[in-house]
Amino acid sequence: MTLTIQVDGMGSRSASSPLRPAVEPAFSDLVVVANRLPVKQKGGAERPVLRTIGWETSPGGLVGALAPVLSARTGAWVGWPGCSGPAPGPFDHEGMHLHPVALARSEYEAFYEGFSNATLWPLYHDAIRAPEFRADWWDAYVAVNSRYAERAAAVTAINGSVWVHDYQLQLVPAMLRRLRPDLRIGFFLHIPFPPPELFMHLPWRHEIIEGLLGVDVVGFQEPVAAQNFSRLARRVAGATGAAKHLLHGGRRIEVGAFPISIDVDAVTRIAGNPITTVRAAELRRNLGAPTTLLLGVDRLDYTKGIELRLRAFQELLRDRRLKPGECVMVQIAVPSRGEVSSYAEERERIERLVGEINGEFGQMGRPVVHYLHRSLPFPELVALYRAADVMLVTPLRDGMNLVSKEYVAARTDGAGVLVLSEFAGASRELSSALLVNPHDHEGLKHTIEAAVNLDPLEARKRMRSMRAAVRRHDVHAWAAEFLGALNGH
Ligand code: GDG
Repeated sequence: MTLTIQVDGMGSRSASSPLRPAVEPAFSDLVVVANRLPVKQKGGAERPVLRTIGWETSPGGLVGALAPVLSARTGAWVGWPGCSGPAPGPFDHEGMHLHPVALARSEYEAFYEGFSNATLWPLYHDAIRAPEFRADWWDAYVAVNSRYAERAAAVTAINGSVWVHDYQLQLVPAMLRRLRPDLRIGFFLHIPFPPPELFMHLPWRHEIIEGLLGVDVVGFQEPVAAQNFSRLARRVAGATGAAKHLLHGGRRIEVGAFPISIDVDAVTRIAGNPITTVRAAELRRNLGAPTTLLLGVDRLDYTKGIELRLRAFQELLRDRRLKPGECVMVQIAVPSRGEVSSYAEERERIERLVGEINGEFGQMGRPVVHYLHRSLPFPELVALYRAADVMLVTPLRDGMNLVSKEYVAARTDGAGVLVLSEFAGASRELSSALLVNPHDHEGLKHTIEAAVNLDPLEARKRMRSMRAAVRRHDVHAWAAEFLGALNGH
């Protein structure tokens, strides 16, 4: 087969000439396609891209799980390097071939901030905020998806496998199949897949379903999401066959749930380090040695239920069911999508509420809510997990939620109480958490109060069962299961 490689801003080249000296060999038999590359620039994302810049691996379970698989198989990763404008050429990093995809500033705004995060994200999260439907955003989504597909087509070996990730790239499977019918193509959605009643609002519903049907295997976090997809594939695209083995366009498509997990060993190692124990004790002291430390850790996102959680804490203090000083809350809100208006508004609401609660219940030098709008180094996060008596994970909707699994993995001491939303995918495996419906305000207050007062023996029993669940199925098992399904197809 003759391949033509399109290099951003450089026209076409024959596949036999190497793209860059760093990339040898030119073709990979396993290629991951994701919105972002698994690396970030050293010294901050805002630096202009120079040929000489250094890159470091981005933290996170997905990268940790896939990097070893890719480096063992001359694997490659196609993604955006994190800065708009021209992209650097392909380069190697820790045994992986990385292929940057360029995005112009205007494309970033329409494809990423617009269609991905102001149309699809709210629609797929139960329309907690109204999705915006704009044809110009859709056009950018199509154009950018086709760029990712072309790049994947250009770098994958004959009969190789491509694993496409997440809601930003749902058109890639069908586009890639048109370019390279020889490939095995898998797709995994990290966020919920909505019920047909909601999905049908999307003016481009047919195109998205057809885009996903380009796969051999499509995976979701939960069985209900897989069922939603199969129902829509029949209704919108006329697919036939069984729900888990659809038939479409003369091909068989496997549809399944592949719940993602975390690198349990990595979290356990950090949690077991004596430095972490010392730091956890120090954190508690710095917070005024409260009787109960409550913790929230989330990207600042309206799906995460941060505001409802803070309101519940405020009312428990007002009702004198919790005592200020005895109970202290830490909320880490990692900056996220601040240019999208619904995120900026959410930040304002949360910060106003934190101010209100501290104004009402704080003492000089002793706030009751400690709020940080920044990302912490991961070992510091693990020390916080170890310091926290009660972990509050109360999203209104969440594909999985890895924070809840990390908290459980970090509690090698067997202590700690997890309050977990029924609407997080993680609630299926972590059913021994104190489960809560965050929309039920009184129920949320009651569950937080119960968590603070939970009998320590009961807490340990619940934690033991959750720890066993997390250990049973880590992120390596997740990657192996998905790739096993793809290879076996
Ligand atoms: C999407 C889906 C699905 C958080 N604060 C800090 C920090 N984090 C890390 C956590 C965790 C990750 O960010 C957050 O993952 P979540 O799963 O909780 O949430 P999303 O970002 O919304 O992820 C979600 C996930 O994809 C995977 O499929 O579970 O449902 O929405 O790993 O540790 N990391 C560091 N400092 C922080 O302050 N270093």
